[in-house]
Amino acid sequence: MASFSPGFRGRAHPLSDRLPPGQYPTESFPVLSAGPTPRIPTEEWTFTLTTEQGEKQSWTWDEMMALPQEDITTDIHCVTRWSKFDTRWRGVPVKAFLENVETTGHYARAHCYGGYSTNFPLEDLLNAWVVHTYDGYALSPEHGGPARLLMPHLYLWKSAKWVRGLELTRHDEPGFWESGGYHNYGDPWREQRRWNDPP
Ligand SMILES: Nc1nc2c(c(=O)[nH]1)N[C@H]1C(S)=C(S)[C@@H](COP(=O)(O)O)O[C@H]1N2
Ligand SMILES: [Mo]
Repeated sequence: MASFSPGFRGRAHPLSDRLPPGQYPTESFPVLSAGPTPRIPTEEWTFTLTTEQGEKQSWTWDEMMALPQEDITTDIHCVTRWSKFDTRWRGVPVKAFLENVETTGHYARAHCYGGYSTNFPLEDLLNAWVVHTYDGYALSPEHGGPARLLMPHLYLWKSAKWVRGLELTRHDEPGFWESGGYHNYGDPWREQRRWNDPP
């Protein structure tokens, strides 16, 4: 009798089909941070959504934890060429924060404790989460705890660690690495690494 397990589809394909061009698989989980690691107690953590009109909505840690939670198993791809398969996270789908928000903007930027930022089209937030748990444990500060953005369809520099908010914008405004020569969008399957790689 046929039976289906959640991992069936993944295992039916060779892992090489899941490896974007120019990447190698790794079992380890490297840490890549542009500066010192901020330590933000959850009692002090807030997440603020700002619209292009300047309207703000904020969530405390407890309010964020009261939103719908999802478990995500996904491959992640870093522009420094490592990929890691089947990483397991838990967090809030970004669309839960956008539920009662009116916007005419088409872009967004993530802002972080420590000053980092990164930009993407608004619609990419439909495949993004604010995650607080990695592999069953509270996300470590090195990997962006207490909470980071997870946007697994783009290179990992878009998954802002120590996220403290999202800003919806009318115009696309490059973030930290995007201003520093990285590609504005960063699709690993199209190898959008540097600013002059094809759109
Ligand atoms: N706030 C913040 N987020 C960040 C970074 C950073 O320096 N600061 N580095 C980015 C880059 S370049 C990568 S590859 C990933 C690395 O995530 P990791 O350290 O959990 O592997 O985080 C991204 N998010
Ligand atoms: Mo990176």
